[in-house]
Amino acid sequence: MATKTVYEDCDILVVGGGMGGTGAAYEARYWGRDMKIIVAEKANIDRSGAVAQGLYAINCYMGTQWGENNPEDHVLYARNDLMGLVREDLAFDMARHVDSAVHKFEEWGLPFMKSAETGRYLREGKWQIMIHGESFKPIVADAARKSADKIYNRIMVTHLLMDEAQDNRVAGAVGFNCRTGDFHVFRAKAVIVAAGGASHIFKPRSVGEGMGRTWYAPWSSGSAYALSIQAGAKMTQMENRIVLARFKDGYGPVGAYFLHLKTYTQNAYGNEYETTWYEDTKEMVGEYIDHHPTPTCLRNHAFIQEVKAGRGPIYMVTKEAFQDPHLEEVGWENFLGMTVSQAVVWASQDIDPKYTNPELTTSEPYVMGSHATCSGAWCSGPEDLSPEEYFWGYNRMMTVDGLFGAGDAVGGTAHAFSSGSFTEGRLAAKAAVKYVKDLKAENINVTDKQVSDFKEEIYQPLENYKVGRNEIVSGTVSPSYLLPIQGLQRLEKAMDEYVGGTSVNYMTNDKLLERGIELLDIMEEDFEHLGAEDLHQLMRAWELKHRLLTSQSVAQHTLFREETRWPGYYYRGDHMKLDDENWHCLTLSRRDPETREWHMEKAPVYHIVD
Ligand code: SFD
Ligand code: AMP
Repeated sequence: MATKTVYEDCDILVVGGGMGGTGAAYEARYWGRDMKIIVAEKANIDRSGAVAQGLYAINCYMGTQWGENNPEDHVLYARNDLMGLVREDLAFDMARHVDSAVHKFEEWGLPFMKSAETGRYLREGKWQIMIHGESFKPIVADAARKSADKIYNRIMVTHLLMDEAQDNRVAGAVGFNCRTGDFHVFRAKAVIVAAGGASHIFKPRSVGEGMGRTWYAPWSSGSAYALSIQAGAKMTQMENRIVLARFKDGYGPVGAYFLHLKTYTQNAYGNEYETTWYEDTKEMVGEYIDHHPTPTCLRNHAFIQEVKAGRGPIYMVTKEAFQDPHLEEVGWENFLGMTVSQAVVWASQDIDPKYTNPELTTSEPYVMGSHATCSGAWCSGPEDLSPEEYFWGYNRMMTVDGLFGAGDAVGGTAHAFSSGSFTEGRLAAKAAVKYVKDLKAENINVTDKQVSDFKEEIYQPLENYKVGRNEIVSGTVSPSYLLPIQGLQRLEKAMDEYVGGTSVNYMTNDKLLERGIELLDIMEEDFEHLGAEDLHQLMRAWELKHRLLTSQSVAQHTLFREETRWPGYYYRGDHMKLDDENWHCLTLSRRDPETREWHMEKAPVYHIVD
């Protein structure tokens, strides 16, 4: 088709302008005064990514200036919550820099709540501080806009370009403008992937008219993983999908309620239930159940077991806290500034938490690298901290030369959240600038053929539709193409039933996974026949392909790890116990870009903090 091609040559390309991407753009300018810095973003950075609606808390702040916490404490916290397995070098590195990012947010105009007694940031919990964060995203976007040479909004990046002069070196990225249809070619000396996590790879609890409602942003399409995997980058801990306890139907987060409002849970009959499952959990995971705070997955486990035992629903007891008018206000504002739909669900279902305890639920699994979970790319750590196996020259560089990651894209750094993801963007950008300055990206060669092959591939779904639409047999059913929504539902169903989604109570086993992987492989063939009727559907088609690749990675990792490491996130029915003897390790995968074969291996966990 006749499509305009727009070329942009730059030093640093940031893919995705969310928390990690805006941090990267900001820091790249600081270190790379003369460099050309470009951001390519699928939506509009003012309201893109997981923070689009705003946030009510910054979940990762040490408060070292006031002696509240040290980075070491945060490493221990993340290690504990992830059942022993995080990249402690990356975690420490993020924690030692995160406070300075938070101070920047305040300088840029983000309103923070302050304690009337101490004047310090108001704590929600040990790590969380409270903000009036409805405009959090436009504020960080502004910093990125002032730093980058150019922000390209509405560009869905579909593939990374690879250098043809040197093996395993990135050379930029390609994508298309979701509004104009233009084809965009970014040739770059270094690329920072910060394209967020993945929702909608497992069937959501919300279906039909409510399908778009999920906890993690519905537009988080796994691009960070797919782009990296396609380029041959190694991934880690992709089995560590996360399930969240959330308010029912609106998926409103619970942190502010548990930590600040001091609300608590009970079963349908008004009883505390976590201790009921203590012995059962101990049998599965040993002494991890005695750790404080109780790891997120184990809190989920008790919830899931209690509901399975027939004593659901689980309620959040809000009636007591909401008698205090201040706490009542905080309770509502928490959603109005972050997850409006929860307030709307309550209003529409006659639930006033002052008089009715609202129900909680456990979400479908998501893939991310920044909450109580750490899936993502296997990246180098910083030179002063990382053991040999974790260090190959540049902080946050993946196993592909010149390719860096931040936020959800990076594996091993749990509990980074918004502030930690922004911080990781800064760290990645500093290293990427150094990579360019060290002349590591000299003589990059991208042939016209590589570019034109991608162009043909990217627009194929439009062609499929144009050619096949005359054969429509009924409604939207066509014998020759598949619509993105149909493909998405097929993917979500397979992931749900075979890889441990909600309808099977997060249970899977080797046989289910093997069959699931076969079905995903069939989808890979079928998705060559996706049909897109317009540019929006073309974006949907590529989001789906990225979700599929992310799903394949999750399934392969889940099959590889023969234990139930995180009960409450998922269960391997054939290996129902945590097995520290064989699996106190990180898992790694690499998909060969040529053969599409997956290669799995183990990597050691180094505990660098005592
Ligand atoms: O409590 C492409 N998060 C919270 N963090 C906090 O600090 N406090 C909270 O209160 C938080 N809560 C919360 C959170 C998230 C959500 C959805 C809710 C509540 C309802 C988590 C953070 O938001 C999260 O950790 C970070 O945002 C992760 O940062 P990053 O950069 O990894 O992802 P992003 O911000 O979503 O940005 C991704 C960007 O990439 C774009 N993109 N661009 C080009 N091409 C493609 N193919 C692309 N694919 C994606 C996206 O548009 C986006 O801009 S609480 O519940 O946890
Ligand atoms: P959430 O709102 O569930 O995403 O959680 C926000 C923050 O609060 C994260 O740092 C969570 O780890 C923490 N958190 C949520 N619930 C609890 C809990 N019951 N106990 C301790 N920490 C929690």
